[in-house]
Amino acid sequence: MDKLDNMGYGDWFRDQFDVGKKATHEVARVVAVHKDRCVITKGDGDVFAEYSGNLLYSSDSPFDLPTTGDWIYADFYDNDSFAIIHGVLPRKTLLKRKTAGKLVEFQLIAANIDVAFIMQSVDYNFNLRRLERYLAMVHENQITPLILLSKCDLVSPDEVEEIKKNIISIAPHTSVLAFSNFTRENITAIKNSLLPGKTYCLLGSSGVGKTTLLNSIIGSEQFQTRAVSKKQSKGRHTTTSRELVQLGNGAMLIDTPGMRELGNMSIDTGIDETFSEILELAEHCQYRDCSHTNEKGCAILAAINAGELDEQRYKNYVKMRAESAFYDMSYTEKRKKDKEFGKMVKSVMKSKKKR
Ligand SMILES: Nc1nc2c(ncn2[C@@H]2O[C@H](COP(=O)(O)OP(=O)(O)OP(=O)(O)O)[C@@H](O)[C@H]2O)c(=O)[nH]1
Ligand SMILES: [Mg+2]
Ligand SMILES: [Zn+2]
Repeated sequence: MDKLDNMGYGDWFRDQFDVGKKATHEVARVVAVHKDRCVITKGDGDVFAEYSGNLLYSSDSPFDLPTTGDWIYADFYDNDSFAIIHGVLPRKTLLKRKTAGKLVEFQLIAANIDVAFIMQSVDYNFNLRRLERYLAMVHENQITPLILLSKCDLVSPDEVEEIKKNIISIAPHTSVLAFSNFTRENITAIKNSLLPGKTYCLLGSSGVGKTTLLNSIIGSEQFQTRAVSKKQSKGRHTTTSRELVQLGNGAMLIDTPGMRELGNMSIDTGIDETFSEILELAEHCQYRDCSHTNEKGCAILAAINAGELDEQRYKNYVKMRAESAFYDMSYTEKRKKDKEFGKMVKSVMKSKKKR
């Protein structure tokens, strides 16, 4: 098989290929992204690559630059020891999140993911509302989610079953697998679910055991995990970059740094899919424009009162809807607002200083 196909290149990307670029550039995949350069591969070893001036200066949003998992156009030099990236092929899927602090800048997490492993540990980290956020983000991008419950050595099997039940109640169509890196329970099952040519991504809070799982799967301590006793690492992310790792069987796995918060998201269909039963209920409200807050004949309020719909789940839905309505403004509109806001802050600071 073709080396690129081995890494998940196939007809879909071949069809996206810009024939105008065919004559001059080769296709490669991004393994990791550092500050101003990338590591890319054509399937036989890593190559350091920099951006062409044209790519850098013509890009005006983070979407234009490559992220881990991207397929890119590149020119190779010096026996394939160095490359220049000239462009990014259209993406099949893209995981992104809002950058902390700024109003509307996005950070790309990874591109061209087939399956996202959403990981929560069964101890303090387990949280259904956060899980709903991850699910919405993954659904929005048409990526298949799979929920992994880590550290199941820390609680009793009964407790694991209870947690699983809770998850199934909010995500009945998503597979849930509990595992432990320490007892190796279900590690083989996870390994067997990884298919050649497919790209997987590990998502979840810092410290849930993502990198440890990667090490469990490859069978060596290749990647750095958090040492339990190291005090200075508290609150810090152990994994700092996103790296695509090709496993022995040809599957690709991207480890990501834990996200403290997902931030507000521009999600729409992802919310609908994650909360599909709420949408169904809404169709039965007496009034078409029901706000589901105090109306008579509201099917959602009735379901909450009857204990058929968890109020916290409904509140999370409303909150995410409100956020996404704001983020549905056009990107440029938001950037403008962002800039205006920045100017306003600056002028306030200046006038404060004067005083
Ligand atoms: N009890 C228990 N602890 C685990 C398990 N897997 C990992 N840990 C511990 O959890 C801590 C964090 O593991 P990491 O793999 O570094 O977590 P991470 O999700 O990669 O964290 P970031 O890179 O910061 O996002 C380490 O101290 C691991 O030893 C497990 O199955 N059971
Ligand atoms: Mg890690
Ligand atoms: Zn209603």
